[in-house]
Amino acid sequence: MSDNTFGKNLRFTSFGESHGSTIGCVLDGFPPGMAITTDEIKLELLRRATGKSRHTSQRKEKDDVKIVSGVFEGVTTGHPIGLIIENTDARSKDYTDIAEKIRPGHADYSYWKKYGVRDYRGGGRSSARETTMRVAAGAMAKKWLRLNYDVNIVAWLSQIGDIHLQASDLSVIDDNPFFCAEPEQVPHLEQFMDKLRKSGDSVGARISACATNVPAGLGEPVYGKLDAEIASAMMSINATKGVEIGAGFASVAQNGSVHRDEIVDSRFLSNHAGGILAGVSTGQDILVHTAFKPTSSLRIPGKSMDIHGNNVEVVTKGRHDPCVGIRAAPIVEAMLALVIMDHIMRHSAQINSGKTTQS
Ligand code: EPS
Repeated sequence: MSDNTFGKNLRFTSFGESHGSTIGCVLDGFPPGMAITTDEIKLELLRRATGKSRHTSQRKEKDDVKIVSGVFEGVTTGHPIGLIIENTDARSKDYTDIAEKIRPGHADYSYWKKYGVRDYRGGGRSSARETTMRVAAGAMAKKWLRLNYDVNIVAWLSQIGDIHLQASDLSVIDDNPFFCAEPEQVPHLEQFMDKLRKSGDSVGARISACATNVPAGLGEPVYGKLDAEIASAMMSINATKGVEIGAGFASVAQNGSVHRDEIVDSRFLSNHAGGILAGVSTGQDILVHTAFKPTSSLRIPGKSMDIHGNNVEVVTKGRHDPCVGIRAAPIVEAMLALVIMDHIMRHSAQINSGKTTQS
């Protein structure tokens, strides 16, 4: 059974492909009464867009989002919110040479095995183009969380290749093309990416995210744990290969006496848990790290097969990201916002929803 929807009380569904006429989403369950404009959504879309620097795909999409339902006189109505964006700069002819060839490491192989149909135009449904809709819906969730709970969500580049980056100043992430929070490293990143692009190769990246002021008590044990649903949301983003919450895999090497977050005067002394204990938020910052693999559409020839089973060499033309992770921070923020908002709505639907008390 196909599945293009996530969320329970706030349900997000997307449709569309990289080279189709339009991509869009429906956000159902959004509470009524919040003011929203296309300009506000566009600000977030611009943060994610291709073609902003020489370090990303040079496809230039306007990403002019239209609100087609669920907003009347600038305010959400409580009805399904429909958002669409027209694709205006797809160049399907770039893919003619690989119409029957499978890019190694790409959804080309698994989608073809699954569906038996090959949409060779760009990444088709598997393309990062789909993430525009997550970011558009996430812009609304981020605003709602900020207005109602003062929740702030920020994501930044914490590693690219073997370059580790500190979160020394989160206020500068939108001032450079990498969402880098360590400004002194930006010239180094520019050089690194220039060299990589010239080589025709690609590289992976790690995006870290923090959500502050998240209320304690979110998460639905035992199959709707907050960390499980955050991990699921992050793993649904294109090219993700791993998610860590708090100390994540480093917990393996920690002793319990170190890992536990001790409490003094009702305050936690550390945050190895990443703000979530037993799948339920503690009120501490939620900390999430997501690994993005190196992009598989490369100019460097690679051994593969065609759809007839012949051995072939594959070279990908077109306008590709040498590191898809460097524009993933807004997508991670959007997914985190949508999951947290859904969980606030789910929590309030159960807890204190009736008048019964213990007696
Ligand atoms: C992508 C390939 C490139 C990127 C695209 C993601 O596009 P095309 O399908 O035309 O080759 O430019 O990203 C976007 C257009 C976007 O807005 O994110 C891919 O294969 O994932």
